[in-house]
Amino acid sequence: MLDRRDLLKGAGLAAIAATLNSTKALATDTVTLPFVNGERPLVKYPQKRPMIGLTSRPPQLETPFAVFNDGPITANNAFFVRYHLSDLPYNLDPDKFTLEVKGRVDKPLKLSLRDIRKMKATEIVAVNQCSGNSRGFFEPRVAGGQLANGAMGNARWRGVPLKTVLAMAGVQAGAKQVTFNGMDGPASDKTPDFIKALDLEHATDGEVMLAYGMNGEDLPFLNGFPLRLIVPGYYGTYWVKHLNEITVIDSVYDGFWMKSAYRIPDTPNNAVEPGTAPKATIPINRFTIRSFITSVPDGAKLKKGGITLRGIAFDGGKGIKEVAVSIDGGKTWTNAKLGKDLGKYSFREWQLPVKLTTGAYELKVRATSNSGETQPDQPRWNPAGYLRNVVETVRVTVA
Ligand SMILES: Nc1nc2c(c(=O)[nH]1)N[C@H]1C(S)=C(S)[C@@H](COP(=O)(O)O)O[C@H]1N2
Ligand SMILES: [Mo]
Repeated sequence: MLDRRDLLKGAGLAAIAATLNSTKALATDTVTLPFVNGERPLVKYPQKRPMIGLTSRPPQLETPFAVFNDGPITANNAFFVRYHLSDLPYNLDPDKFTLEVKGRVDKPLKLSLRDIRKMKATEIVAVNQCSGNSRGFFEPRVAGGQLANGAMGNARWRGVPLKTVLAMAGVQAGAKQVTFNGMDGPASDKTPDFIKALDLEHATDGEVMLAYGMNGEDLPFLNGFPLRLIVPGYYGTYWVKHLNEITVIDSVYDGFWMKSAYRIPDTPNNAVEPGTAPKATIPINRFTIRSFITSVPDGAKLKKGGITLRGIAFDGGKGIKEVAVSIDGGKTWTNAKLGKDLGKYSFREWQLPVKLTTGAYELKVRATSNSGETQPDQPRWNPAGYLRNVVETVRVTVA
């Protein structure tokens, strides 16, 4: 278990850190995402394959969408990267790393990585998705990172339940929330540090996890090495990376990243009339249900005949009950066959054989969860560009 970490600590991490710290990523090519100003460099960072570059300080990388057709698990070297603050902990020493647990606890803790790895491990397959995934498709357009559909990924996370660590520390009566801080910081004092909070009940549900492993390896540096929070079914903003400080508090945390940022309208479907501002907001929380066709890109030219359409679906944790596919622009729908169930927080694969004759097709896919949640035909709108889950359309021509 420790060899890879030792490897990282030796030549590995130092080299990765040096490269990340000193050089700009190598641009290998460009791609054009299907919206205004969608041209992006393809950039190659340490531990990553060429990725769609959104910003370089800090590095923000989107997964090329074709990767999602490789299977339900997203490879570590293709997993998206999102940061707010540009002072990343490039020089961290995993042997000196400690996780502090403090605040309203009987026994404040300082745990080393070794301490955490010695505890009984659990695993969960769960999707991590940025709140702003697909923001570039919003109309009217909204401010923020103009992402296509690649700010999501699905991995098998390994670590320890947060509940266990909080129990070791002994949460005191009157505690309300738990806050999470990572080792990255703002490059200037004007930007508030990135700190997120969960209600105590959520933090101790046994599913929220402190993870050091991802798909059988250590976390890649850019995905939070050596330790990150996993909040199954919740948007990525809560999945704090390089996590080294957990504080139990007896109030509702009101720092910038909870009180002002990452808020959604407090309305039905958390939507407002396009172009308008919500009267009241709440913190973003669980994923909306989504599904994608991964086997055929938009604009593809196909040969007539039989073809199997494939894709993925996921939701905020009820699990996928059904995926329906339309090849006639939404007039008629056929249920697809679901793939292996890797857990209610995972991508669920689907497939459907169809027959195509010469002409133009609008392919659509729509998922329904075990609680009956499904996807709308028309996009819902909010000013931050969150929660997109309209039924997606792939247009192809067949000859
Ligand atoms: N320390 C730290 N953790 C963080 C962030 C950050 O800026 N700093 N960004 C969050 C956001 S908004 C997202 S979407 C996820 C992205 O996780 P990833 O970069 O591993 O894909 O990390 C979260 N954790
Ligand atoms: Mo995010």
